[in-house]
Order: sequence, then C-alpha cells, then structure tokens
Amino acid sequence: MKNVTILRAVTVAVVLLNGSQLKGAYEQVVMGDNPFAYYRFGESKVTDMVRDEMGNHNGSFRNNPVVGVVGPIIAEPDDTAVHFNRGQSNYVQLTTLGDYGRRLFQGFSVEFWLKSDNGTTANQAIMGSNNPRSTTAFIVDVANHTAGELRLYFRDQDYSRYELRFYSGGGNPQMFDDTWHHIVYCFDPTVSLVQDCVSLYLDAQQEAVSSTTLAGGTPDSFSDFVYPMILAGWNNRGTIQNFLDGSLDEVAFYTRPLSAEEVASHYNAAIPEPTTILLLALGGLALTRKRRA
Ligand SMILES: [Ca+2]
Ligand SMILES: [Ca+2]
Repeated sequence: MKNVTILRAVTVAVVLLNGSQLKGAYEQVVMGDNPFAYYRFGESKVTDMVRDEMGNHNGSFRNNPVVGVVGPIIAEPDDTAVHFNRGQSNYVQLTTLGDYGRRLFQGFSVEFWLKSDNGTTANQAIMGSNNPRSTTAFIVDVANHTAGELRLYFRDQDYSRYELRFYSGGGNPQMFDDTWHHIVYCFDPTVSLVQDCVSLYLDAQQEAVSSTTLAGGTPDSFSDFVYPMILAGWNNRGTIQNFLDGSLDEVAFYTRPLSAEEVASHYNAAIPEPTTILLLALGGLALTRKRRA
C-alpha cells in the first residue's frame, strides 16, 4: 500500500513545478486500450451530462449524488469522482450500451475505482442491468451473500450464469477501508477452464477467487441490454434498486479481456512509483534553479 496522501502532495508539487507534465496520464493509457465506454466523472455540476469519453453512451446523474469529490488519480491532481449515498438513492443512468450486451461472449473487462467504508450493508450494486425473465444480465455488487464481498454475476440468454465472489474472509484483501481501490474484472472466453476464465485485479494484483457458482455451463450467448445500464445501483427489469454507499470513478467497459500487463499499466499511470515522482520532482527543481540562475 503506497502512502497516497504523501504521493498526492508530492505530485501536486511536481505538477506545479513541471506544468502539465503528468496531466491526462491516466486518461491517455485507458484510451490507448480502446474502451467501449469510459466515464471520468469530471463533471462539476450534478445537472451536467455524464460524459462518455468515447462519445456514444453519455449518461445522467439521478437524485443528486455529490460530484467533484477528490478522485483516485494521483497523477492528475485535479481528478474528481462522484460520491453516492444509498439512503438518497443516488445513481447514474447510462444507455443500454448499444451492442455491448451481445458482444459479452467475445470477452469483456470492466474497470472502476471504488472508495467505500461500507462493505456490510447487503446488496449494494456498483453497476448492473437485468433483462426480462432470466436472460442476459450483468451485475457487479457488494455484500450480496456475505459482508465485505465484491461479486461479479453474469448470465446469458439460456440461463448459463457465472458468479464470482471476493471477500476478506475468503482470503482476499479488505477493500472497504475508505481508501480508493482500482478494480478490474476480465472475462476471457478462450480460457478452457471455466474457473480461470474470469480474473479480478485489485490494485493491479490478481486475486484468487473466494467462491463461485456456475450453472448451465459457461455463459456464451448474450443479447443486448433491454434496460439502461446503471452505476451505483442496478436496473432490475426497469426498477432501479440496490443503491451504493461509496464513491466511484473512472468507470470503463471494454469488449475484450485486458491483460495483467495492461491492468498494471493503468494502475501505475494513476499512481506513479515514488521513484518516478522523485525524479520528476528533481527534474522540476533543477529546471526551476536554471530559470532562476
Ligand atoms: Ca475522475
Ligand atoms: Ca448458454
């Protein structure tokens, strides 16, 4: 665990010294991996459109979540995030994400940053959309079956479904500690062993799964989402529910599994190694002295 408070202070100093040297570093790395949709939460007003950096699936804030809170991207000191209050039913409504649903079979990744101190209230969704009857569904949620649990649940058209749970009691790190964590789920359908086809990366470290449920074979035949995808809640066949207590940032959907190296490159772009920051700081100081001389 890096000391992010010190890193943030040093990074602010470095950016002040070096101008915009680090600005946009994280965004550039994410965009370089061609997300299907990407939400930076840079909005300054809750009435602003929720911008999709890829331009196709802008969303809207509902019930007044708190925009403009300090985000996780140390390398971009101006980075902002959004805080959601479950008691106020705060959420973000996206679109039905076009053909993203039907393309789940080719593999996917979903990436986000989460800051929460509430892993105990059951059934808090980070995102989700559930089609009519028991067909295509895609849900990431908190504490569905046990406290401190992060779950991915996805289901196809004929009720093939796979559910993976990660929680500290099952051997995973505690992630509901009120600090920012980088979380990426990747589904790779080319991996023959179903238990190896989904990876969870927490702060760029691949985590062993705590428990799984597989029923009806590996999900492989999806359709597009019927109801708009929701962030900080989920869309249960038209009813928005299971709201989140916590902050989210930099939510990205991809149509392929990211590699471990790509996941690490995103994390490292957000939170540069101390040596990188130090070198930049020294470079900045040297530059400042030259200018003064
Ligand atoms: Ca952000
Ligand atoms: Ca199936």
